Amino acid sequence: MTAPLHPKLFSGPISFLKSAPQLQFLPDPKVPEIAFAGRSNVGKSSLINAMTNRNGLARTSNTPGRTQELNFFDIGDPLIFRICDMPGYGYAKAPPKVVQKWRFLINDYLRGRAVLKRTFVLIDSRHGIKPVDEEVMEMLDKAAVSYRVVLTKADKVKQEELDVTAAKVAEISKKHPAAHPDLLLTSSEKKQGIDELRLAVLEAVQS
Ligand SMILES: Nc1nc2c(ncn2[C@@H]2O[C@H](COP(=O)(O)OP(=O)(O)OP(=O)(O)O)[C@@H](O)[C@H]2O)c(=O)[nH]1
Ligand SMILES: [Mg+2]
Repeated sequence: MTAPLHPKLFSGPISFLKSAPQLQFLPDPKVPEIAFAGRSNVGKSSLINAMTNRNGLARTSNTPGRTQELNFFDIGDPLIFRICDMPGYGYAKAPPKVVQKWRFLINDYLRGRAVLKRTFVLIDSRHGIKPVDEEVMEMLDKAAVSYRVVLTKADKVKQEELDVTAAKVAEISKKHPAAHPDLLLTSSEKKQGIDELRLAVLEAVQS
């Protein structure tokens, strides 16, 4: 039996591997992958930076639609697993053709990637679960891809509001067979919930 992975992995060698604009450009499926999905601007890239303690590893922006391809990061040297930072879904202002292209890319990757161990589905603490999030959750249920819901930007709402949203989101998550029953509450800004997220990622890699 191999030793369990330690969170110090996130302080060690981590590097950007490649961007895949289409499935044919995906890296060789030789190690487990963990994906970060969610609506545009929810904070996917920021959370990857907070988790790896590196500003600017994944590119972030105030403007939705920053991440436009599947971006892969190698964790560990020797390589242990990969993180995939995905384009946001549900971005109404992008041209319909672009939205469609991202949608196919995201869905095809999530549904068809054999080495994908878990998807973290990010939900903005200010907005809760939107219809487009439910669609993605249903798609993951159907494809039997295990996922875990993460509330982001917890620093942007008052504690009482956060409690209400977290309860609602947990209630919805419980109805989804492939969703992990426990939510993660995070703020990349305040580094809240980041240790728990690291443990959740390592647990998924080893699952
Ligand atoms: N206050 C606060 N702002 C955050 C947090 N996380 C992200 N942001 C801000 O939200 C904006 C979007 O963050 P990104 O990480 O680029 O979001 P994304 O989900 O990767 O966006 P796309 O790649 O466009 O889909 C940026 O201006 C971030 O600084 C957080 O925890 N707290
Ligand atoms: Mg991004």
